Amino acid sequence: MLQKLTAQEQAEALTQLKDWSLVDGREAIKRTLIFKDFNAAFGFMTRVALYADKHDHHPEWFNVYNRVEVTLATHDVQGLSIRDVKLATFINEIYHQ
Ligand code: HBI
Repeated sequence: MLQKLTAQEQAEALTQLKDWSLVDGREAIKRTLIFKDFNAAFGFMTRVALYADKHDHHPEWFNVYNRVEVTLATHDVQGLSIRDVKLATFINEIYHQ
């Protein structure tokens, strides 16, 4: 059964994830990523999209040219779950590749 992260688990996750922050007034995390151009940004989004569909866990995101703003939350638990931590970790890993 998918569990909602406790406040303590959220704090630990944010420490571990570094460049992510809590969304004001919502149990969700966000990060803005900048790429050299749209091609690189969209290539990143494609990789995340394939991960998301494979893991049945999808980001909320906005893209304009070389900028991608990502927000992660688990709708099924109305908060954050381990799936958001895993997706954020994946995003951190491929962002620097
Ligand atoms: N993605 N972020 C996020 N949160 C969910 O609860 C979720 C999802 N993708 C698919 C999904 N849930 C399915 O399990 C259905 O609940 C829609």
